[in-house]
Amino acid sequence: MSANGKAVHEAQDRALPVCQPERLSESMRYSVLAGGKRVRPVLAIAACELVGRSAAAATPVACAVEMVHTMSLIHDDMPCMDDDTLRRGRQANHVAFGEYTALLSGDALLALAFEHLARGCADLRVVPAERALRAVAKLGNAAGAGGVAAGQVADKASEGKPVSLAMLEFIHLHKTSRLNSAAAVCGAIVGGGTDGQIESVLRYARSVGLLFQVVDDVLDVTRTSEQLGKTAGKDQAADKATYPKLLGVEQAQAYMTELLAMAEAELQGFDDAERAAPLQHLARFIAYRQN
Ligand code: GRG
Repeated sequence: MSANGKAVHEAQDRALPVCQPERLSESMRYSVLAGGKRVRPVLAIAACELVGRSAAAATPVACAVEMVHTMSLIHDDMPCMDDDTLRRGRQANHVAFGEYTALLSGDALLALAFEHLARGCADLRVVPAERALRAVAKLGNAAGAGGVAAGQVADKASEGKPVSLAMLEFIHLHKTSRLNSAAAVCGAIVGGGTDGQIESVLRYARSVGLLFQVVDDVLDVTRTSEQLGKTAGKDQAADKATYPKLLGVEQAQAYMTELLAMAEAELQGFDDAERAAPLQHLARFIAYRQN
């Protein structure tokens, strides 16, 4: 684990003490400390460093966004949503702790995220209160009825129905990309970025968020094609809209190239190439990953 990853993990461990009733805090700790790729904390810290402050200033943001992300995964796995039994290599929270505990554990994590962000920024003293409040508002906006929750409702409501490219984009932008963008934007806010820099980070993160999804969809097709040694891929779930289904594989790949170029163009506006390098590597890693 990287030094930043370790710092985030330890901060989350401290933020989640075992208290009464133990079952609730154990359920919260079970999912948050299970790991995951920590893409959102990486984004938050890299954006903070890009605009000038050290990683420590972004730790409360990194933890808070990861708590919101984890609660969305807990709720997403529940029987009333996707009804999945495995997550991050272990039993889904509702399987391990039961449905009502999983539901409340997600609720408690959502509340804790905002408490942790506000308290963490205040304790650090390097982040002005006005910046901390802007980050709180951005995260709330990304999680709620104009963000992740909206994307999830749109996704569930469109299951089994024909989905237009505009609706597919709406779902991904809200369900996934809004939280990734909030991580980067909040990192830039607490990092002391100018309005122009924050806007640039937002455009970078939007492109990378969509890129992540398009690559995911294309890999679903091409991975199987390679295994089969032919150009046609596996039949994707009939009720799930994807970019290759709506655009064709070649056009989806061209879209990937376009999104990567858009993300990289945003970083060129920053003078210090060394500080921009982690975000550039992240975009390329997402674009060129093979699984
Ligand atoms: C946030 C208020 C609020 C409600 C949640 C259930 C729900 C509403 C939304 C579901 C959101 C969801 C599960 C989106 C998928 C996002 C996604 C790409 C998950 C996988 O992210 P990774 O690959 O996972 O970064 P790890 O485990 O590595 O962190």
